[in-house]
Amino acid sequence: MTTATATTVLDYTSDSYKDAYSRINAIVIEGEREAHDNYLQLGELLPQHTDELVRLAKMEARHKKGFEACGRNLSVTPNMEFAQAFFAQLHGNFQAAAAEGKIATCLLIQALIIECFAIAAYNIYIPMADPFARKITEGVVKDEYTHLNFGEVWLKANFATVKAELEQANRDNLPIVWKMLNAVEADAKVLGMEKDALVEDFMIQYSGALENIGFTTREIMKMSVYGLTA
Ligand code: Y39
Ligand code: FE
Ligand code: FE
Ligand code: FE
Repeated sequence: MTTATATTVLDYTSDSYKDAYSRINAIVIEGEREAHDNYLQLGELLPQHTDELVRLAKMEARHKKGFEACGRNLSVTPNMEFAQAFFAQLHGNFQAAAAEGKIATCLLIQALIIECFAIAAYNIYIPMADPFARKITEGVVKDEYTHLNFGEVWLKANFATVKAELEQANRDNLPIVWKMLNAVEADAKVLGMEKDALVEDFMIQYSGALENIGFTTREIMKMSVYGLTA
């Protein structure tokens, strides 16, 4: 198999690239905006961790600024309506969980699922990105591992009491991720990102996170394919 490099295949100035970028760039901007809000909300639910969570929220706000600059650099206007619709289901589930004080569910949605999705997408995007966006994304992805780690550490420390809640939250939210991936498959491909690679990287990150929290291999097998055929 030959690996095509971004510069041989992608024309960042083409209408087709810019059209796909208007949606993917918006998704990333909206995702970073919602991540900022989600960490602030988690900071209220976890008073012992407010300072750290406010710090994570500030990182997300910086990421948003960085990706807005990436769009401007390519003269692309992000399609924010598309992005809000893209996140609506996960966003609604996070809000519902927060209103009920379900901290483990909120952490599974933001710190595990969304962070693993971001890490997979950014890892796959970096080698295909234009040089400006590549530099920005390389800085961002390092932070996302920190966010994932926060969720892992808290959920591991509370594993016995949150295990059943996490299993239900996984059942409710993982199928949404596969639908989200299907919704961006065509645009991602235009940016040089293959769906198979995104699924593979997501699975590696997410199953690794579940393992770090305390789930057995058997449990992870059952959980991580949940809704995959949805
Ligand atoms: O924690 C974070 O910063 C995550 C909110 C950002 C979400 C990024 C979502 C990436 C999905 C891109 C899909 C491309 C195929
Ligand atoms: Fe981020
Ligand atoms: Fe993050
Ligand atoms: Fe990877």
